[in-house]
Amino acid sequence: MLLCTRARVSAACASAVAPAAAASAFARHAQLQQARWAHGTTADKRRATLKQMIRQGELVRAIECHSGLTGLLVEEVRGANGERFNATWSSSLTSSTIKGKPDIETINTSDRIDIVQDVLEVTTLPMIYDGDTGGLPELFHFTVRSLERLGVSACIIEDKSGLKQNSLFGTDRKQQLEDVESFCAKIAAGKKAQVTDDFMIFARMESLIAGWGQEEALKRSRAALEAGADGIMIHSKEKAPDEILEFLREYNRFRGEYPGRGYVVCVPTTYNSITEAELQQAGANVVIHANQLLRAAFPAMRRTAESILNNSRSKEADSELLSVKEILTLIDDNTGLK
Ligand code: SPV
Ligand code: MG
Repeated sequence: MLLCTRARVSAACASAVAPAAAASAFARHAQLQQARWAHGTTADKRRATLKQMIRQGELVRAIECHSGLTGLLVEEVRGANGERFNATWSSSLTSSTIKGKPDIETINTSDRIDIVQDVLEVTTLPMIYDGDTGGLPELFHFTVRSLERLGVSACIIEDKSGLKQNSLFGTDRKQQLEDVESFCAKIAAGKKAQVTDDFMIFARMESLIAGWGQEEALKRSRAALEAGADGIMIHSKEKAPDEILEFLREYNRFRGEYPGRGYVVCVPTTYNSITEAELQQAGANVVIHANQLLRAAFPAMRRTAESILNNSRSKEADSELLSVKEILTLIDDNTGLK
């Protein structure tokens, strides 16, 4: 077995990367890992953070995490001016895709929660969980209890029924909406199940996705808030943000009737010309980048696999890869005890 820890990196490993780049990568990983060990968190602390941020008027910038590795990356990554993500999204699409399965609720809650735990274990950021349709109210009760116990901050369930299809198919696939009363009963069951004030349940409106229009989306949003939802998620698969902005203009007229609730989540996957600040200006409290990390990884893996096939060796792929030294030290074995 190759044992090549930070202290024992072989000369061969070291020569595979430019020394200056390697040194700065080292320093950066070490610094960020130190910060992680220094902060830590508890389920109670983490769970409460999401509502606190929203109440303080801070925009929640969430990005999907589907593994411990993506969790680590999201916790640590910074923009050029220190910008950071402040929440993670446990996506049904990416949790299914990494298992080679379609996004049709085929991954059961226990398996989804295993992925959640992997992310929670290496992050301190609050998490929002994609609860798909939530299943039957009796089952949703247990999902809420499990998520809340682990320190997840919010669950979003969508008003679809039958075989769930990913929203981004739009009407290319049959999108069945659940009747409002049944959906609201599920929201109410979830709110009854939670044991802290910190946990939140968002009602995801699929009317625009299914082609049922603005009126229906607004009517359903109000019904969900009446049933106790902490907020709504409004989804669209249009390229332009217009229908989302139109929805928000109307929604903003009545959300004030639900003080301390009525929050809005947006997922600008297709309408991504709009910025986070513009969405916030229009009324969004949470913006979720729902699948970009996995979509980035797959083409890179495919390119590398093809390059190895085409060249009968991996040398040509090297320039696109993390060095051996970096992959060995990316996950530091320093538990803070040494
Ligand atoms: C997900 O990330 O699984 C979502 C968002 O539900 S979407 O894929 O846009 O429906
Ligand atoms: Mg989903």
